[in-house]
This record gives sequence, C-alpha cells and structure tokens, in this order.
Amino acid sequence: MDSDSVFASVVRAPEDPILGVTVAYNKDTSPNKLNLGVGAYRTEEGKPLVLNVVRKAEQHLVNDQSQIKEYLPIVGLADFNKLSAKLIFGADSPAIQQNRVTTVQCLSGTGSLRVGAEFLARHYHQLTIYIPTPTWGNHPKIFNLAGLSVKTYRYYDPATRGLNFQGLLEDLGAAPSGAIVLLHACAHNPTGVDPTLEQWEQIRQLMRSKGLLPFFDSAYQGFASGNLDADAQPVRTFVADGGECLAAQSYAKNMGLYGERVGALSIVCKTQDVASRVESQLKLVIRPMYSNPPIHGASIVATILKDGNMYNEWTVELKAMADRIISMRQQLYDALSAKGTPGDWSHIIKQIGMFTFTGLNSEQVVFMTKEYHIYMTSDGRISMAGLSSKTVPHLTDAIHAAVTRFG
Ligand code: PGU
Repeated sequence: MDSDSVFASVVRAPEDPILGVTVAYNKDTSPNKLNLGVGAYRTEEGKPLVLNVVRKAEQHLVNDQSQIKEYLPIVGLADFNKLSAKLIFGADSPAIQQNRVTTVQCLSGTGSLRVGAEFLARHYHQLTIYIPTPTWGNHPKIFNLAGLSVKTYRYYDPATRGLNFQGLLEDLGAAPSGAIVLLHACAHNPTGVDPTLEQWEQIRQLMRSKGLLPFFDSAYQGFASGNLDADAQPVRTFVADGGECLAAQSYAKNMGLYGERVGALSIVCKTQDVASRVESQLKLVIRPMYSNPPIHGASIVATILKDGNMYNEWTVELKAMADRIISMRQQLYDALSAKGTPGDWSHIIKQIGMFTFTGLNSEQVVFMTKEYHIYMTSDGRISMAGLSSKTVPHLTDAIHAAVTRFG
C-alpha cells in the first residue's frame, strides 16, 4: 500500500522543460517524429555524432599504458585546466601570462556555473545576479540553489525578434553597483541573438563603470561563427581591460562530449596572489559536492588541445557542424518562403548558433507536436542541429499549418 511508505506524501514533479521534451519524443511511435527540443548536434542522417578526432584521442588514451585511473586532484586535470583557459581567453592572454587566472575542471557547463555561483555566494559582497530574459531555463535554478538572488535584465525584443539593446543598457545601468551579470558568451540560448562587437563594447564600458561583475556562460564556443577565436572575442575584450570576471566553459557541444560532463570554471583576478587564494576556496566548494571530477572526458579534451594536428582536425570538424546548422537555417527559410507561409521568417537566417527562436506560441507548438510529431520546447525554440534536408519539408508543412490555423 502506498500509504505505508514514508514517502507517501511525495508529489510527482513535472518533467524538465527541455530534457522532458526528449522523454516525450522517446514515447512517440510515429515514424515521422522529429526531436528539435534538446540542443544536441545530429548529422544529416539524424544521428548523434562522435567526432573523428575524439575517437582518435580515445584510441590514443587506450593505447597509452601510462594512463591510470587514480583520483584527479580536487581542481581536476592540470593540463586540461591550462588548455581550457587558453582556449577561451586566447593563447597570448596577458591575464594567463601573469598567472592571475584560476581554472578548475567541473562537470560540464552546468557544474561550472554551479561551482562559480557557490563560490560567489560565499565570498562575494553582492549576492544578486542579473540574467537575461529569456535565458536557458536552468540558469535561475542553478543560481537560486547556490544562494544567489536572481533578477533579470531585458534582452530579447519579440517585436523585432532581435536584441532589446536599449532595455539591456537601462536595466544594467539601474543594477546596484557590484551586482553579478550573467552573459551568454556567444550563440545566446534560446534566442540566437547576440550583441554586435560594438554593442559588446558599450556593455563592457557600462559594466566596468558600475563595477558589475561579468559571469560568462560559454556553452557554444565555435558554434556561432564556426571559429573558436571569433566566438571568444567578447570574453577576451572583458579580460583585456584588466578587470575581473568568471567564465563557465562546456565541451558538450563543441566537442560533442555531452555525456562525458566535461567543462571548466575560470576566475580572472587582479593578481596572482588573489587568484591562488580564490582557487583554495574553490576547492572547499568542490570537495563536499563531488570530491573531484571525472578523468576520461578531460583527458580526451587535453589530448586534442595539446596536439597541433588534432587541434586542427577538431576545428575543421567543428566548422562542419556550424556550417551544417547555417545551411539548415537557409533551407528552412527558403522552404517557408517558397510555400508562402504567412509572416516574416528572416530571423531564421539572422539568428546565430544552435537554436532558432521561431516566434511560434505554445498553442502552435502543442499543435505541431500533436499533429506532426515534431517536438520542441514550449517557448517555440527549435534546435537547428536536429534538422536535416530530409526533415525540412515536414517541419515547413507543420509551421505552415500552425500559423495558418492559429495565426
Ligand atoms: N549553458 C547554456 C546556455 C546551455 O544552453 C547549456 C545546455 C548549458 C549551459 C549546460 O550544458 P552542459 O551540458 O552542462 O555543458 N543547454 C542545452 C542542453 C540541454 C540542457 O538543457 O541541459 C539546451 O538544449 O538548452
């Protein structure tokens, strides 16, 4: 009997708004079903992709008898940390050369955000973090649970399907001095809308003048433009001014290492001494949480990043993924135009990164899932990486029917 259980009063929780879409998709028996919910790359054949360079690195690790399975230090694999900082801040970053960056290996992007947030909650004087509206749905939960108080700044303008730059400047301008600001480093999720470099420069000046602390979430480096350095440019300008910041990196998307849970948190400090004290405290955050991070994924990343040939191979494979997504944007836009689907769909080709924020409303999304077996988040976000030339016509038909019916 249920009532005998000490957990009898536990109520069923709802599925996660993003990962729950895959749960629903898996239950659907239709041969035409299409999962555009989760931001995970698929090939033209609709299959998950393990990069060749990742297979190569794994082979290399298997053949290397010196590879062991000891615990890593609390902060993770030293090589991985150094190379990750170089990847995001640039090989010639003065902050790295001056040893004022501390980098700790964490459990992918999510874990890096969580560790960074807990550190801030314990040691930073301002406990408010500003996040954009909208943003990745896990952000407010991560920051709240870490003990920060979450406020929002305007980001997306539904009318233009672009950036509400004026609103952003007003809201950050009105934030209390010292507040933390979460910034998507590139390929903003879910909107696909990024500031231009000129706009980034204005954001930087405003934030520095008010002493706001930047916390970058870099989950898509290389996925916006296809170029790792170009996508890191906004972060690098914030480091170049000599100020402090945090950055959470994920290798889930750009190396396709989703399930390996490999990422890094870097904190750029004013001096080497501060950085080393900060690192000592990061260890106290990590130790009771999961003790130390897993070794395999970080070893794959370090193997690739430290070998010139493998690194180059990676950039080619990464660019191919980014290019396929860009070509999907064009194909979907062309198909909707050819069909004469009502509305302006140019945002599909203007937006950047893995997602298109279609503008479809929740009623239209429900309709497309029910009638066309197309799965996406209820905010109308679709993962362009889940689309292929073969499935573009099906999606086009569904969007056409949805906007005609519920226009
Ligand atoms: N930050 C942003 C902006 C993200 O979009 C994601 C993943 C993460 C961090 C965390 O990624 P890690 O896997 O922890 O490195 N967002 C994807 C994946 C599914 C999910 O929600 O975790 C998404 O579809 O939005």
